[in-house]
Amino acid sequence: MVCTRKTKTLVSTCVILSGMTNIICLLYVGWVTNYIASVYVRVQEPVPDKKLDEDKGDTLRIIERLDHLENVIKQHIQEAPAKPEESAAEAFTDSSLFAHWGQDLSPESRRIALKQFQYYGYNAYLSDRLPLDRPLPDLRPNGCRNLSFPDSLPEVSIVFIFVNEALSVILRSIHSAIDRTPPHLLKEIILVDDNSSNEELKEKLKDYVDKVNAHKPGFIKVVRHNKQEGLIRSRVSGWRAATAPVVALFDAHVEFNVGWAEPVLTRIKENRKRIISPSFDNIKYDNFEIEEYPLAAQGFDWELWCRYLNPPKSWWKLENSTAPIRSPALIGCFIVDRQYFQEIGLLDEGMEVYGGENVELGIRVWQCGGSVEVLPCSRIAHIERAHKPYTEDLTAHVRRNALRVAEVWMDEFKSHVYMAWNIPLEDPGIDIGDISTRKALRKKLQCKTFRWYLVSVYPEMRMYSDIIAYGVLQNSLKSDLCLDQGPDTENVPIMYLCHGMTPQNVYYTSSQQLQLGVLSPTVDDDDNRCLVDVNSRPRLIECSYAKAKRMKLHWHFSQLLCCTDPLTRLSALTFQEGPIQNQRSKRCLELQENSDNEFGFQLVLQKCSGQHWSITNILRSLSS
Ligand SMILES: [Mn+2]
Repeated sequence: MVCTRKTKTLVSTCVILSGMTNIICLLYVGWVTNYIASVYVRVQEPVPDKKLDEDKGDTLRIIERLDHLENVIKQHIQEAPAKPEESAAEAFTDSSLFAHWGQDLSPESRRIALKQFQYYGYNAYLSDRLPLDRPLPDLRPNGCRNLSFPDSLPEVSIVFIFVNEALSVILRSIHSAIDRTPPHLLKEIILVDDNSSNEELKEKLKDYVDKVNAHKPGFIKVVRHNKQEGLIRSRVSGWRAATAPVVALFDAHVEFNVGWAEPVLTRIKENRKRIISPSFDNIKYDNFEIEEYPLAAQGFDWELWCRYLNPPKSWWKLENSTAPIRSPALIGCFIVDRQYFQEIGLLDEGMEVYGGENVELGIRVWQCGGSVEVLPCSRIAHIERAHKPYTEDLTAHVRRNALRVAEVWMDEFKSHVYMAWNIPLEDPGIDIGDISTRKALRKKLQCKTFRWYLVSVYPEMRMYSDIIAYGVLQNSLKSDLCLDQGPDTENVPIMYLCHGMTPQNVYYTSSQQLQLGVLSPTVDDDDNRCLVDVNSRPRLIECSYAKAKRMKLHWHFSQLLCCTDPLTRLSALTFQEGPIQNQRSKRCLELQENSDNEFGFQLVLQKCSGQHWSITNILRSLSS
């Protein structure tokens, strides 16, 4: 469960890069993620303009890096050949593990630490050397310490799920839960081992559990999967084993902070249809220091990757930093009334491995009469790994799970998920499994529409009902090249070898805008960038800005309507073609031969010469 900002599209690029090994992809994503972490600027107050500027900085720099993707990969390929064991430690001194930690270690220790880091995605070597009961800074906002809570609160079962987690990290999770939950409120701890292969998680973990249970019989329960079920079904396994009236579902790489439980149990006692997330702080994966995170709601983008959100305006107006924060979704760890969780349908167990279940739960709870909130006074520190253990083909699982959510819950907005993933709405060739029981659940619970949810619960989300075509944009003159947003520094679009990653996403709207790049998820993110004719040169400018400045951002794109279904007006055909002409300047977007250019062609605006373009997916007829 990790929700850093702005890294998700980069992760998704991994799957598409054919012929690239996962390891190289991991290195790349890990590197970008680290980069993001270092440029991430916390937003303390709702100052939209400031935030936009900061976000823009992030995004631009990320995109810049995407553009250098090929070089990065090539470099890693060249560096990849196995090096002799003894030199490995020195060879990897540039690992992000050693940027802020471990300078004094011997080469042998560095080698061991690095090996563990590569396995776990965090510094298990250091974790093994830190006390299990180490203190945490009390990061609760002012006011939390003075709150009073009812004498009688429901008991909670805490579930930790893991697969091949470092033993010391699991034990610290357990310790912090025991130390910082009032004993009369903590009924039991449930460990769900999703079929780890790691030896220390067998005998050694059992020894520890036996030792605790010798004092408190049955206090720690262990559930072991015979085969790997993934994070989603692991959480449900933990819930099934739980017996307290409230269940807390957590990763096993967390540390509970003081006073976390009382606010949560109070809110659930008041209303059992509330699903609660604590506020998260970060345990840095390299030096295990605690990094305070700003208060945030939890949402998602149109690919359904989770993300932190600025709390809603209504919350800021309260000027009470202890007040619950309304949240459109969950990032993955949450606390719920045990029976209510069953009534609303647990998690979607038809989902595989990782991702999407947290978004689905948030949408479902809201649409079906419950609510989701984040509590500022309840804080948990969580290790954001440098890379995930599930990473093999992670994105494919997230995409499949996202399509299940889209098909069951999103009504006419399901197209947004397909558009964001840049896959056709009809026959995308992805088996999402059986969704009939989830659809029946929605009917049984008489849930509201997704439009209601967007308007009432997640108004920050951008709607894209005006998009009529999307995909990559290719010119008939040279069909192995695609329109690409290019190096961002000058906002100059280019033609580049087709790779289909987000820099080549093109969206054409009914108001005849051509937008390039990632589909901006919320109003707090950068606006989309529009193709604009600036003094006869193609440029990319934020659409809202270009519109306000009355720039030349409208393009006529007439395609041959060869095969539109007369009933649905839908067409999934890919090879429809037509010129792209600016409405006001009348110039056409075309290719011009240029031997100086890397691929022999340059993108220009010129007098129309009859060149044709095609876009991959048509949602509605372009002539309508
Ligand atoms: Mn996690």
